[in-house]
Amino acid sequence: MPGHAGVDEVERRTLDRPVLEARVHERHVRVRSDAPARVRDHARRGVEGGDPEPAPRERLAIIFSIKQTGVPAGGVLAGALVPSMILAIGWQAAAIAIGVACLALAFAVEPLRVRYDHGLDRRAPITLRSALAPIGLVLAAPRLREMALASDGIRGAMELIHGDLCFATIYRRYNADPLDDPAITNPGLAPECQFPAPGSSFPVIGLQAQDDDPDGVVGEIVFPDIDVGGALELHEDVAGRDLDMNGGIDGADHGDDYRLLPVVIRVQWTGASGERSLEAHTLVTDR
Ligand SMILES: [Ca+2]
Ligand SMILES: [Ca+2]
Repeated sequence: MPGHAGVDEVERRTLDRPVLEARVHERHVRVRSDAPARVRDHARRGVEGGDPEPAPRERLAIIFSIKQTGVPAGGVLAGALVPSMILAIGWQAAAIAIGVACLALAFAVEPLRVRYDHGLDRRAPITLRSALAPIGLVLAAPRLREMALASDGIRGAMELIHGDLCFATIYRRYNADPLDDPAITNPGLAPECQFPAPGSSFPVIGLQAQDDDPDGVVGEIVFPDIDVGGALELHEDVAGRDLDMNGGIDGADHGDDYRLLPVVIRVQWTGASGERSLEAHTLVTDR
């Protein structure tokens, strides 16, 4: 509301900072009189009982930093421990051990949670129903459901490509040319590489292809290649980057000597609201 903003500007110039902060805080916790009783009660306790936030304001930054560091730190810890655990006790026992460790940690921090969560609404239920509510929302809204299916399809294709053990033949295995697929019984290939090439198309169950889709399959893996006389060639000048990492970008075919492989994974479908598409870009490198 423009007029209201003008009043705020006057207040900022005339009020000292603590008073201004108090007014801003009061505005944030103000709720409509017809709001549910639980919401009104929570807001009232925020005003009368002090800060409704779960963490002291002066420690918000450090607490947020610790929380954000926890995710990559957990990945580092898992990377350091899980391979040794699998070798020592097998993957099934390792998975159970990790689950038990997570449960033990949850119980261990429970006394601390009660101590620090005093500002939260204790009547907000933690139930299976509340946990599944977001899934119900996605299933009930066609656009969200389609986007979730497309995202999952892209994630699956991305994991397939990044998990391929034969880096040198990824391009030929997942491009749109069936004639250049690495032979299954090629003795020059490692045993783990001798299986059929998946090709460039992949289905996504639940999504309908667009009417003009060339192969009627919604998922597509795209490389920076061009058709030269009926055969596909992987080109640096199409990719705009140095795929073989020799210091320059040229117009030669790099289907056999790339060290970087840019990949676009695209899903195009006809949804409840018409034609839609979603795509993700990734870069595969030799490990
Ligand atoms: Ca191929
Ligand atoms: Ca180059």
